[in-house]
Amino acid sequence: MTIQDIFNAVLAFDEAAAVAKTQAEIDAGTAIETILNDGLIGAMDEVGERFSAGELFVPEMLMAAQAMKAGLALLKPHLGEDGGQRKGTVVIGTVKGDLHDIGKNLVAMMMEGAGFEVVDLGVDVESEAFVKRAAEKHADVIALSALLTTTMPAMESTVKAVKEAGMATRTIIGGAPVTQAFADQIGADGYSADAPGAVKLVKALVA
Ligand code: B1M
Repeated sequence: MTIQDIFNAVLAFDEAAAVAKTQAEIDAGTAIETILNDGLIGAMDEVGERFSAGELFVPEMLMAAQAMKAGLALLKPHLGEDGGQRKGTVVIGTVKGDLHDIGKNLVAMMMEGAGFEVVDLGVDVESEAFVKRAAEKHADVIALSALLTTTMPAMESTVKAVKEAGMATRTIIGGAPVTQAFADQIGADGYSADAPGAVKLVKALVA
């Protein structure tokens, strides 16, 4: 039994095996970060490369994503400790036009684990929906995810909408094509390359 088994299960689109292998690694005491990064995320990176190379197609990407999500669900209780009292409220979602949610879900899980109240708006979220929900919840932070270069402009319009609404809510962005330079360019309050970094960022912003 190795981490490679999890990687292989996701690449074989075998949800049951992904769950069984992930559970086996948890039971064996393997570090959660190793299971996540080398097993589940590593497999999705390989899926992306095979898709780019024309070796896999969208239905297969979707099946791999299902297997990865099933494994990820088992990691949820281990992704951080809830200190009891809520540290702040984060409204999170994947921006308009974008249906990718695995990274966003991971960020949401880790923020919940770190003690934040997380309001997850899902995928394909309009700027106005972020603004409306953040105002209703008196959110400290709006967290935007995008996986497509074509949906990065939706981050810019959301950040702009938040500013135009005159809200004190801060905005942070992330996702594979996003960079710190892009965050600076669109006036977002922060950027992180990964989920643990996003948690640190939010902690710093609400401190
Ligand atoms: Co899509 N897809 N996809 N896809 N997909 C990518 C993103 C792609 C890079 C694949 C490739 O070509 N190599 C490519 C984008 C190219 C580009 O724009 N540069 C791509 C494409 C082209 C597409 C379609 C257009 C394909 C088509 O239809 N022709 C289509 C678009 C649909 C749409 O959104 N409108 C599409 C569809 C899909 C599926 C639906 C099949 C499926 C998504 C299922 C789902 O999410 N429920 C899918 C998948 C699975 C992928 C890949 C293979 C894996 C993404 C993933 O879940 N990674 C992906 C290739 C890749 O990224 N390697 C690809 C694992 C996840 C944990 O990582 O989401 O990056 P990630 O999250 C990371 C960080 O980015 C960060 O934290 C996480 C790690 O800790 N992060 C944040 C994410 N959000 C954050 C927010 C933060 C902070 C950090 O603060 C707020």
